[in-house]
This record gives sequence, C-alpha cells and structure tokens, in this order.
Amino acid sequence: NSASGSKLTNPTQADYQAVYNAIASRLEEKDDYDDGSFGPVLVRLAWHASGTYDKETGTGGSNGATMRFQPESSHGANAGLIAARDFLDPIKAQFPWITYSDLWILGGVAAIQEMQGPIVPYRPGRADRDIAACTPDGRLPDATQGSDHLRSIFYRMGFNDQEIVALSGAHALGRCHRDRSGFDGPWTFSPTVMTNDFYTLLLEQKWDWKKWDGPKQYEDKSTKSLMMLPTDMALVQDKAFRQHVERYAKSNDEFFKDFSAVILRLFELGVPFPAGSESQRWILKPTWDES
Ligand code: DDH
Repeated sequence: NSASGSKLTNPTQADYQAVYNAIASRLEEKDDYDDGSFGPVLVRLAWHASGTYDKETGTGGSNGATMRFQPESSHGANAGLIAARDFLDPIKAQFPWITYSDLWILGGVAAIQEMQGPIVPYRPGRADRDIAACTPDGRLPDATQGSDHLRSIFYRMGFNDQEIVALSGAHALGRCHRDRSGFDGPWTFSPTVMTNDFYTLLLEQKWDWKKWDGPKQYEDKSTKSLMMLPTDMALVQDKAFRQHVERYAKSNDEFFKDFSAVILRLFELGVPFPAGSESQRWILKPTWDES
C-alpha cells in the first residue's frame, strides 16, 4: 500500500498529508509565477469548482471536477484557471489514487494554509463525474453587478449575508488579469498572504472609478495601484453587508474564524458524504507549523 500507487485502497490522513506536502513544495518551488505564488489561483479554482452549486436541484458543487470539460472550462468566469489545473497535474500523476475533485479542493486548502491563512479542516470523498454533470454558464458571480445579484447567486448556494462578506475576504489574495477577466490589478499590497486587508482597505482608502478603456472598476486615490470590483464595493454600500465588513476590518481573528467555517462549507457543497463523516474532517498540517 504505497502512497504513490494507483491502487491505493482506503487512503488515510497520512496519505492526504503526503499530497498536501507535495502541493506545498510545488508552491514553494514555482515562485516565479504572477506575484510570486500559484496560491491565489489555486484558491480560485477550488472556489469556482464549488460555487456552481444550486441547493434547489442539488446540481453543481465540488463533486465532479467537471471544469475539466468543455463547455465549463471555457465559461467566461473560468478564464485563466487552466494555470491552476496544470499546476496540479503533476501532483495527480504522482498520486493517481486521488480524484481530481478531491485534489482541487485540497489545492485550495493547502494554498490558504500555506499563505498563512486559517486552518481549513478537510474531508475527502469527492468522485469525478463526466461531461454530463457540467453546469450551465452563469452560476458564478458577475463582477459588474451589485448587491441584489450577490444575494441571488450566494443564496442559491445556501449562504447568508454574513457568509457572503466572509467569503469575499478571499480577495485579500491574488489579482485581476486583463487577459482573463478584463479587470486589472490586486486588491491588497500583499496578495500572497492571507489577511483581513481586503476589509480595512475597502473602508480606509478613498476609491475612484478608474479612468481607462477597460471594464468599470475602482482604484485607490492615493497609490492608484489597488483595485476593487463593483461587487466588492457593494459590500460597503449595502448596510446589511457593511456591518460585517466593519467587524472583519476590526478583527483578523474573527475574520479567520468565520472564513474557515464558511469556506469549509463552500468546499463541501454537493458532495454526498456518508452520514456522520463530519468527524472525519482532518487538520492537515501546514509546512510552517513546527509543533
Ligand atoms: Fe474572486 N475574482 N470573485 N472570489 N477571486 C477574481 C479573482 C479572485 C469575483 C470576481 C473575481 C470570490 C468572490 C468573487 C478569488 C477568490 C474568490 C477575479 C479576477 C474576478 C473578476 C480573475 C482574473 O482576472 O484572473 C466576484 C464577482 C465575486 C463575488 O461576487 C463575490 C470568492 C467567494 C472567492 C473565494 O475564494 C472564497 C481569488 C483568490 C482570486 C485571485 C485569482 C488570481 O489568479 O490571482
């Protein structure tokens, strides 16, 4: 029973920790990508694999890894995520027993933890599905819209206002790319470290519309190097959202606690786990944890 064999039966926590460690090493090795890490794009892959969930029909979600197929791979929202899928392919080759759908979510968990975010307990059990399970286009949020749209998209997944705000703090990480979404720039000054800076910057900076020929986005008045999407700005324009932005801006601990709880749920949407297996969620150890 070798962790790298293709016929591993009943893989254990140690086997998943070995995959985690391989992802963490590859993240460290490939530090010439983008702002110095594949971490943000791995988080985005895990989110877009999960965020297609529809609670009414039970379709979509992280079970299936259907973004491997057309047309889902070329849905506008998924532009650029090939970078994350390609990054994980050698890991899949090294540990052929893990499903793509478990691997993509493990990639998100490892990226969050390795970028100094909170611990996100992990439970495997996702199966890969075929092209017939692809979800229709339009299930992921459209950045040009406002709070009504945010609510209709995230309520469909089963989240409430507080959870929408907590999930949005992931924009502390990474950046927008002209050749992917059309938007441009990072949200924070440290896009490869997980912090509550998304909220503090949203409240403390002065934001203007960016004057350019691209899609409508905001830029910070003082440095003109940061950005916010119209959907990000909706979080401070809408009273019910804003109270949570203020809370998370005040306390990184509260943000980390709520972010971990809600992203764990996001990552498990649509997965038919056996009843009672909540107790089998594992804490996979970050490489920076010396204990
Ligand atoms: Fe996001 N996101 N996101 N996002 N997202 C983009 C990048 C990243 C929206 C739009 C965009 C979440 C919510 C929303 C990350 C994580 C999460 C980009 C830029 C757009 C556009 C893509 C590109 O050009 O490369 C919108 C709209 C919403 C919303 O309405 C709430 C959530 C919930 C998460 C999450 O992870 C929980 C991350 C990370 C990135 C950076 C990717 C990168 O390559 O860097």
